[in-house]
Amino acid sequence: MSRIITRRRFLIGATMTASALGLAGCDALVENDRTKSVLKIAEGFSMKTQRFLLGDALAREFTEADISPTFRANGTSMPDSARYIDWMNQRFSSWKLEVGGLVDRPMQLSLAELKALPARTQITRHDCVEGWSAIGKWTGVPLGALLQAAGLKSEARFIVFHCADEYEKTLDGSGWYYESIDLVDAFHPQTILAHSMNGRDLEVAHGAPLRLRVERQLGYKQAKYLTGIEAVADLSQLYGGNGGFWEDRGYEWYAGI
Ligand SMILES: Nc1nc2c(c(=O)[nH]1)N[C@H]1C(S)=C(S)[C@@H](COP(=O)(O)O)O[C@H]1N2
Ligand SMILES: [Mo]
Repeated sequence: MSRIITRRRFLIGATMTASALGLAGCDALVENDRTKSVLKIAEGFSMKTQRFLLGDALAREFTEADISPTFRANGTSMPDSARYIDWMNQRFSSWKLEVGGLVDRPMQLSLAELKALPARTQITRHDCVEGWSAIGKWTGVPLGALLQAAGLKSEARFIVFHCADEYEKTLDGSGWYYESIDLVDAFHPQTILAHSMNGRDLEVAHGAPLRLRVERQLGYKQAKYLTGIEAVADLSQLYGGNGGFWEDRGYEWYAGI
């Protein structure tokens, strides 16, 4: 019985990866507004289906032997802002993570403070929408614990991740990388703010000093170079209003694997 269920879960997961990959590859398709709204409905449906079928299930975890010998870096691999370069040159001792928005106790945490908090380690597979995967070991602070410490206000619905890289240079500053997740994913046990990868400090190419791991979603959700996390009631006021850099350019907000 349980074997059947496991297998079914696997099949559902595989189907969804395929549909997510197929969709994001079709840039021409998402240009049309009507197609976009149809896709939004389909996306809501697949999120609800996945949540209903999988509940709070964990993403698969692997063993040390499965860790990929090379883990490709994608997107920004070296933020070029003066602020980031200063942080990097000081080995991130002057960097701080801002925790704010709809919280009772806004906080600023240094890397040393984050590393001193109870951590979770997980070996998981990262799936990029461009069609490559890699297995890595991540260690970091469970996001739920941090949010509990900050105290979410009752209006909070989403957690936004602000990043230190301006992916697309524009005059209006609309090209900063950012991401967002809802509270179900924010409090999922495998959602962590990772400061280490494969047992070492996170490298710059992989998002130093801190990145998000939200293991049931695709690569572009895994925001690197975090500068702040913000609790908000809705996403429409931020940048393009779709909850993420790539989402504002047509990708799905819920990128379930
Ligand atoms: N800040 C930031 N986060 C980011 C990106 C980026 O360009 N900037 N790229 C995303 C994409 S598309 C992927 S696949 C992963 C790549 O993570 P890696 O460089 O550790 O492989 O980071 C994601 N997070
Ligand atoms: Mo990606």
